[in-house]
Amino acid sequence: MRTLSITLLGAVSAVLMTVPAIAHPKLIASSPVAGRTASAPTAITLKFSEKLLAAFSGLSITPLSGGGGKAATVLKTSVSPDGHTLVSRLATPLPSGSYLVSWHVVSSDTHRVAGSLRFIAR
Ligand SMILES: [Cu+2]
Repeated sequence: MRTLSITLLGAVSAVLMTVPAIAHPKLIASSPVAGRTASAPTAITLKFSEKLLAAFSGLSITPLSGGGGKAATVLKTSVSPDGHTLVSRLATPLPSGSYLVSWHVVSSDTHRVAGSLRFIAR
């Protein structure tokens, strides 16, 4: 009987651990700051509440000004050593204009979250 109880307890614990974590990755900070103006940014960094899986996380950038119909460019990204920040270093500073950054990340609990933010480069 005791063995059965322990087995059940183990099974219940296993189920509880596979219940989706409340902690989906949330964007908690960005550079450039969403909605703000940045001076000739040379990197885009997005900090999340959870650790990210680098292979399944990325971002693209779309210029919103200076003529319509510009395509999104997928930028090369990496994840910071602490696992929380998606980083894209730009070869050259962004020209003046407004931009849309679209991101997607998968956290270490395998949940995918996507979003976007806008900023202005000057
Ligand atoms: Cu989650």
